[in-house]
Amino acid sequence: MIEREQDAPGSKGQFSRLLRDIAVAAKIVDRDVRKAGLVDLFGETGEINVQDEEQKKLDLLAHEEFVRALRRGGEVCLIGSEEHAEAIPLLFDDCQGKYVVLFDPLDGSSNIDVNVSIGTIFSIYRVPDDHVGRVTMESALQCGRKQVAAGYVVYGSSTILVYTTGNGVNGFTLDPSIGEFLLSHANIRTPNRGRIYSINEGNYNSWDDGLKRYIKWMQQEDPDDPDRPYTTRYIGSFVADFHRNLMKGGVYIYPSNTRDPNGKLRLMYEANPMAFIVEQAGGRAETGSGPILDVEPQALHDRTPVYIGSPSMVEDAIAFLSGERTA
Ligand code: P6P
Repeated sequence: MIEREQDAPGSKGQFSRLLRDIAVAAKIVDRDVRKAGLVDLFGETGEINVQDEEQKKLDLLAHEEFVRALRRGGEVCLIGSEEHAEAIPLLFDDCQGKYVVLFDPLDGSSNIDVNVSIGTIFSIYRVPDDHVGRVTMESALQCGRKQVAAGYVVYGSSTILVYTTGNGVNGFTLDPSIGEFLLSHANIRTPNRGRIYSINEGNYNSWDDGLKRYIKWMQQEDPDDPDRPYTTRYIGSFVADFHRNLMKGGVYIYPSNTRDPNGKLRLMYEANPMAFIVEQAGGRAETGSGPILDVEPQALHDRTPVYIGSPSMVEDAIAFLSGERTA
């Protein structure tokens, strides 16, 4: 990682140290995830988190591991986590940290107890110049275009860390025999089109009519289009669905619906980091009414509709949503 990482300008190695701190936390979470069934880490804590969801034991453990690693590393002044209502100021007397880190410590945690892939998603911003020395919750509310880095870890058949600093996307696979992330996927580029779409079809009746027409179009045979019908793959873990689609081509959709008018996924620590990554890999990420990275956040736990993945497939979705296309 260090070899590949040209430090952010003027960071005097702080940026690489921050990435190292995140990688250390990821290794610890990987260890906990892999032994969860053996040391009573399955199940719930009995608490309801800020998302009004049952908090899993591993959710809390992952949150604590990342907070501990970032606090100890000293490069960060503010942390935002899915598992914590407010941003967590790491304000020492004179915080020297230059960065804000927002993260979903364990995405897809409903899959933990049934051994389906889960993941961590993180987003890194600089502390705005005029907030240095007096960081507040507002310092976390920056639009996605201002991210200096973003990444995710998939705890799957192997553990892979994928991130961007704005110079392309690289993937590192954890070699447990030496406890290091090794470069395994250099300069990831997502296919312009794939045959996979990821969406919870159980919400069909609450979808926009344009979206219904898009999904129906993907499901139709067409002698002039050998790609169709497409294939649906949806495992209830955004990180895993996103990673598969990034590598193979595909589109992941979590639309607004009657139950979730702004969609379900969180803007600051799920949609924005993945949008930064997918754009850096040649893909596209939209809310349905504009690029995700252009959304101005109002609060740490804002939600947004998500159409993300292969650029031609996201373009198709937007054309159907707008009514520009009906078939
Ligand atoms: P549903 C997990 O809670 C998550 O945020 C994503 O990882 C996943 O894609 C989605 O929600 C699943 O939500 O409503 O389809 O069960």
